[in-house]
Amino acid sequence: MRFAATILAACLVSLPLATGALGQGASLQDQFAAIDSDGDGSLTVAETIAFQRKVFALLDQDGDGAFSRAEFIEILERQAADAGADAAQADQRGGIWTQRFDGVDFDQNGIVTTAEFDQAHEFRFESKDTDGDGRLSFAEFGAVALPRPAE
Ligand SMILES: [Ca+2]
Ligand SMILES: [Ca+2]
Ligand SMILES: [Ca+2]
Repeated sequence: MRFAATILAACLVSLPLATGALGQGASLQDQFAAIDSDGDGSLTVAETIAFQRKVFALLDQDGDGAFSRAEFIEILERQAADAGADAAQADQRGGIWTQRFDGVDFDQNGIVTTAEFDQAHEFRFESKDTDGDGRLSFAEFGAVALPRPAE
């Protein structure tokens, strides 16, 4: 389950979904290390996309290169339940996840494709790379999980 916990946490960062109970299972350091495949202490866009493709594969369970909003919410809710999240807050989580999903579903057809997923992570990478050096330091990476987009 460790990989799943890391993946869930990565979803929290990458799509970023929610905080609190769902953040259990993988620290920010764990997530950073999981993405930093060459271990040099910074993340390139290639490392980020390579990692997010693994996340995509978990979300796209039938392997057709896309996942729907319903699939997305179902998978995250299952992982949240496995992680011991409060079932009474499932609706609230679902609402947050729907918003996050819609933020990645650029053409708003209820389905996220590989292209949309990659594009979302490229945008996100660029927005996190505050010094513009093409790499995410741990500080830049960590800063991402906190800000809330205007809603
Ligand atoms: Ca690296
Ligand atoms: Ca699919
Ligand atoms: Ca940077």
